[in-house]
Amino acid sequence: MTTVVVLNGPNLNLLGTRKPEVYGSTSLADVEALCRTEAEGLGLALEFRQSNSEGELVDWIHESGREVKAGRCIGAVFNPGAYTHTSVALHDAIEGIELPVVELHISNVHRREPFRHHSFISPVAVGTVVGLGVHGYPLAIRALHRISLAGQETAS
Ligand code: CA2
Repeated sequence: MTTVVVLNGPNLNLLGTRKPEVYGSTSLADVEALCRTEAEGLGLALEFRQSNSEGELVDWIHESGREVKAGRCIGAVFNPGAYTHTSVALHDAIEGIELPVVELHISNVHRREPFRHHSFISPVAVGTVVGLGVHGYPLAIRALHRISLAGQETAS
Protein backbone atom coordinates (compact mmCIF):
# COMPACT_ATOMS: atom_id res chain seq x y z
CA MET A 1 0.00 0.00 0.00
CA THR A 2 1.28 3.50 -0.82
CA THR A 3 2.17 5.65 2.17
CA VAL A 4 1.74 9.29 3.12
CA VAL A 5 4.15 10.60 5.75
CA VAL A 6 3.27 13.23 8.34
CA LEU A 7 6.26 14.74 10.15
CA ASN A 8 6.08 17.01 13.18
CA GLY A 9 8.94 19.03 14.62
CA PRO A 10 9.94 20.28 18.05
CA ASN A 11 7.46 20.73 20.89
CA LEU A 12 4.48 19.49 18.90
CA ASN A 13 4.34 16.60 21.38
CA LEU A 14 2.98 19.28 23.77
CA LEU A 15 -0.08 19.89 21.60
CA GLY A 16 -3.29 19.96 23.62
CA THR A 17 -1.50 20.31 26.95
CA ARG A 18 -0.64 24.06 26.89
CA LYS A 19 -1.29 27.24 24.87
CA PRO A 20 -4.82 26.22 23.73
CA GLU A 21 -5.47 29.85 22.70
CA VAL A 22 -2.80 29.45 19.99
CA TYR A 23 -2.82 25.73 19.09
CA GLY A 24 -6.24 24.51 20.29
CA SER A 25 -6.90 21.67 22.71
CA THR A 26 -6.42 18.69 20.39
CA SER A 27 -3.56 16.35 21.28
CA LEU A 28 -0.99 15.06 18.79
CA ALA A 29 -2.52 11.58 19.19
CA ASP A 30 -5.86 13.09 18.12
CA VAL A 31 -4.15 14.70 15.11
CA GLU A 32 -2.70 11.32 14.19
CA ALA A 33 -6.22 9.82 14.32
CA LEU A 34 -7.55 12.61 12.05
CA CYS A 35 -4.71 11.95 9.60
CA ARG A 36 -5.24 8.17 9.67
CA THR A 37 -8.95 8.54 8.86
CA GLU A 38 -8.12 10.86 5.94
CA ALA A 39 -5.29 8.67 4.62
CA GLU A 40 -7.36 5.48 4.83
CA GLY A 41 -10.24 7.19 3.01
CA LEU A 42 -7.81 7.89 0.17
CA GLY A 43 -6.48 4.32 0.20
CA LEU A 44 -3.14 5.34 1.73
CA ALA A 45 -1.19 4.01 4.70
CA LEU A 46 -0.07 6.64 7.24
CA GLU A 47 3.37 7.10 8.76
CA PHE A 48 3.02 9.71 11.53
CA ARG A 49 6.11 10.90 13.42
CA GLN A 50 7.27 13.65 15.78
CA SER A 51 10.79 14.59 16.82
CA ASN A 52 12.44 17.35 18.81
CA SER A 53 15.72 16.68 16.98
CA GLU A 54 16.65 18.45 13.74
CA GLY A 55 18.98 15.62 12.66
CA GLU A 56 16.28 12.98 13.12
CA LEU A 57 13.90 15.07 10.98
CA VAL A 58 16.62 15.31 8.29
CA ASP A 59 17.01 11.50 8.37
CA TRP A 60 13.23 11.00 8.05
CA ILE A 61 13.09 13.42 5.10
CA HIS A 62 15.86 11.42 3.35
CA GLU A 63 14.07 8.14 4.11
CA SER A 64 10.75 9.50 2.80
CA GLY A 65 12.43 10.85 -0.34
CA ARG A 66 13.87 7.40 -1.08
CA GLU A 67 10.41 5.85 -0.57
CA VAL A 68 8.91 8.36 -3.03
CA LYS A 69 11.61 7.48 -5.61
CA ALA A 70 10.74 3.78 -5.11
CA GLY A 71 7.05 4.55 -5.75
CA ARG A 72 5.98 3.50 -2.25
CA CYS A 73 5.18 6.99 -0.86
CA ILE A 74 3.47 10.13 -2.19
CA GLY A 75 5.38 12.65 -0.03
CA ALA A 76 5.14 14.32 3.34
CA VAL A 77 3.00 16.78 5.22
CA PHE A 78 5.53 18.61 7.38
CA ASN A 79 5.00 20.84 10.39
CA PRO A 80 8.62 21.78 11.14
CA GLY A 81 7.66 23.73 14.30
CA ALA A 82 10.18 26.42 15.21
CA TYR A 83 12.76 24.88 12.81
CA THR A 84 10.62 26.47 10.08
CA HIS A 85 12.22 29.80 10.92
CA THR A 86 15.80 28.64 11.49
CA SER A 87 16.72 25.47 9.61
CA VAL A 88 18.82 25.60 6.46
CA ALA A 89 19.48 21.87 7.10
CA LEU A 90 15.80 20.97 6.68
CA HIS A 91 15.55 23.19 3.58
CA ASP A 92 18.60 21.45 2.06
CA ALA A 93 17.31 17.96 2.96
CA ILE A 94 13.96 18.50 1.20
CA GLU A 95 15.63 20.07 -1.83
CA GLY A 96 18.43 17.49 -1.98
CA ILE A 97 16.21 14.40 -1.86
CA GLU A 98 13.42 16.07 -3.92
CA LEU A 99 10.72 15.13 -1.42
CA PRO A 100 7.24 16.52 -2.23
CA VAL A 101 6.36 18.42 0.96
CA VAL A 102 3.26 20.31 1.99
CA GLU A 103 4.36 22.65 4.78
CA LEU A 104 1.76 22.98 7.51
CA HIS A 105 1.27 25.34 10.44
CA ILE A 106 -1.58 25.04 12.90
CA SER A 107 -1.47 28.74 13.77
CA ASN A 108 -1.44 31.64 11.33
CA VAL A 109 2.25 32.44 11.62
CA HIS A 110 1.75 35.65 9.59
CA ARG A 111 -0.46 37.12 12.33
CA ARG A 112 2.15 36.35 14.98
CA GLU A 113 5.61 37.69 15.90
CA PRO A 114 7.75 38.92 12.97
CA PHE A 115 10.33 36.14 13.58
CA ARG A 116 7.64 33.61 12.55
CA HIS A 117 7.01 35.33 9.21
CA HIS A 118 10.00 33.84 7.42
CA SER A 119 10.10 30.17 6.48
CA PHE A 120 13.18 28.30 5.24
CA ILE A 121 10.81 25.49 4.19
CA SER A 122 8.32 27.36 1.95
CA PRO A 123 10.74 27.79 -1.00
CA VAL A 124 11.19 24.01 -1.23
CA ALA A 125 7.57 23.04 -0.45
CA VAL A 126 4.97 22.30 -3.13
CA GLY A 127 2.48 24.31 -1.06
CA THR A 128 1.61 25.51 2.42
CA VAL A 129 -1.39 25.20 4.75
CA VAL A 130 -1.35 27.88 7.43
CA GLY A 131 -3.67 28.91 10.24
CA LEU A 132 -6.48 26.38 9.79
CA GLY A 133 -5.84 24.63 13.09
CA VAL A 134 -5.37 20.88 13.23
CA HIS A 135 -7.96 20.47 10.49
CA GLY A 136 -5.26 21.66 8.10
CA TYR A 137 -3.58 18.24 8.41
CA PRO A 138 -6.25 16.22 6.54
CA LEU A 139 -6.51 19.03 3.96
CA ALA A 140 -2.76 18.84 3.40
CA ILE A 141 -2.92 15.03 2.98
CA ARG A 142 -5.70 15.47 0.42
CA ALA A 143 -3.64 18.10 -1.44
CA LEU A 144 -0.57 15.82 -1.57
CA HIS A 145 -2.73 12.99 -2.88
CA ARG A 146 -4.10 15.26 -5.66
CA ILE A 147 -0.60 16.43 -6.55
CA SER A 148 0.69 12.85 -6.74
CA LEU A 149 -2.20 11.81 -9.01
CA ALA A 150 -1.53 14.81 -11.28
CA GLY A 151 2.16 13.81 -11.41
CA GLN A 152 1.23 10.27 -12.48
CA GLU A 153 -0.95 11.67 -15.31
CA THR A 154 1.87 13.83 -16.71
CA ALA A 155 4.36 10.97 -16.28
CA SER A 156 2.38 8.55 -18.47
O1 CA2 B 1 1.64 26.92 14.06
C1 CA2 B 1 2.41 25.96 13.98
O2 CA2 B 1 2.05 24.82 13.68
C2 CA2 B 1 3.90 26.15 14.32
O3 CA2 B 1 4.67 25.37 13.41
C3 CA2 B 1 4.07 25.64 15.74
C4 CA2 B 1 5.47 25.87 16.32
C5 CA2 B 1 5.89 27.33 16.13
O4 CA2 B 1 7.23 27.51 16.55
C6 CA2 B 1 5.76 27.78 14.67
O5 CA2 B 1 6.11 29.14 14.60
C7 CA2 B 1 4.34 27.60 14.20
C8 CA2 B 1 5.52 25.56 17.82
C9 CA2 B 1 5.02 24.20 18.18
C10 CA2 B 1 4.95 24.12 19.68
O6 CA2 B 1 3.67 23.64 20.03
C11 CA2 B 1 3.26 23.78 21.31
C12 CA2 B 1 2.01 23.27 21.60
C13 CA2 B 1 1.53 23.38 22.87
C14 CA2 B 1 2.27 24.02 23.86
C15 CA2 B 1 3.50 24.53 23.56
C16 CA2 B 1 4.00 24.40 22.28
